[in-house]
Amino acid sequence: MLNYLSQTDSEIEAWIKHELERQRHGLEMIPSENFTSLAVMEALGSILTNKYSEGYPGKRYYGGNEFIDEIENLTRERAKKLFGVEHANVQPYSGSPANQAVYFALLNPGDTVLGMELAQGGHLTHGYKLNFSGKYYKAVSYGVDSKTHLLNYEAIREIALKEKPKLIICGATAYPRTIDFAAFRKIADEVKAYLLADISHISGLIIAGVHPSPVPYADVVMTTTHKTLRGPRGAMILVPKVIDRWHEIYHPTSKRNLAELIDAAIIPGLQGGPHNHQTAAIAVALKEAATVEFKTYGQQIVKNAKTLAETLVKKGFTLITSGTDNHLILIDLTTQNITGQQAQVLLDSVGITVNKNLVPYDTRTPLDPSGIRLGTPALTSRGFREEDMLIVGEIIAAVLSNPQNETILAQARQKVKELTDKYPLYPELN
Ligand code: DSN
Repeated sequence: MLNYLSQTDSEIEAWIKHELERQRHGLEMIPSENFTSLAVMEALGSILTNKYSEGYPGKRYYGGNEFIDEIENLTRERAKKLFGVEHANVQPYSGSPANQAVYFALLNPGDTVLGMELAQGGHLTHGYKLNFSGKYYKAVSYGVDSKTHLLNYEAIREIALKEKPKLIICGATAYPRTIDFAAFRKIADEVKAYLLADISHISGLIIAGVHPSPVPYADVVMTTTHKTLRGPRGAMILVPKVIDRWHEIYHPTSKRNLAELIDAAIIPGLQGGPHNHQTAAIAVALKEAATVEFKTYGQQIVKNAKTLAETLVKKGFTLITSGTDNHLILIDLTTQNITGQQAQVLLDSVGITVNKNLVPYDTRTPLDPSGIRLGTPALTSRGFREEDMLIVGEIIAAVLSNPQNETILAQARQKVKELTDKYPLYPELN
């Protein structure tokens, strides 16, 4: 696998091998992580990284782009077909720059944006005060209901009516339930706001048909490509309809439609040369995502998450919203006598990787919050099914309930080994 690196840089070779073994022998349960195919990695590690191609297919600032143009066009067409949209920009380096580009395309500094509060499941780029989105725009936020921890669309509507945002962002990083994109559209229409759906976490589930699509409702859709979509790190900005519904109000003098505004925001607005190796790898992932097998994969992610949630509830754990509709679970450890940070370290010690996470209305801090966030996309890529998730749930419950019990921790390590031996990861790599 690392034939050349082994001859030139044994230090980096060694660390990559360590990381491969860590991925192989642990249970990867961070909901935003996944394992790409070797074909995706082959495109990502290709000679395409050598080429500059600022601009877009047919309109580049450098020569020698005839094959890069074919690759980018193919990627765009695959994205358009898979998500059913009129335009796709496949150049964003990752999710945060992609959201930045959407802001840059649609807003002026100081305009009001309404997004989900980071501490209640949103994202840094949805208006967090220390992020560009909270510094250069007037960011207001909505959260979840204090009792049910569900999105309360009437409450969101009231905030929108009061604040009159120009952009509403829906989408989350720690919300275990289905998002009602139609309800967001209604609110956006009432206040004449653009609607951005950030589907980074759930785009693979949408393709698999296990979460509704925002395409009929949103003005712009953004997704990263490396989460449930199982591609390389990267992002895409999708424009369902290029005709701008608020053009006369917000861009009366511009001749550009929504697709052109987005493209101009990426380059020359924010980025230089696209990462062509990344674009090609996204194309490979999109082809994989268009298969029947990928649909089955997405369905299995949700089945696995539901089984895990049920197991944890049976073992007495408190889950935010009592369960899940998607790929992730948020455990509230408040009554468990262990913090999120302690739980993360403890689970790491038996080979289970999760991330500490604030729970809604948390009284603790982001670096040592009351919760942990778990997900099933990566384990499902390995082949895990419901019967395996039941065991995973039992291991997690036993470990978190007995943090000092060395016998139970040793048993947990053994069970993790049995599960990872059952589903070898990247057996082709040496
Ligand atoms: N870092 C991602 C996540 O873990 O959800 C969001 O960008």
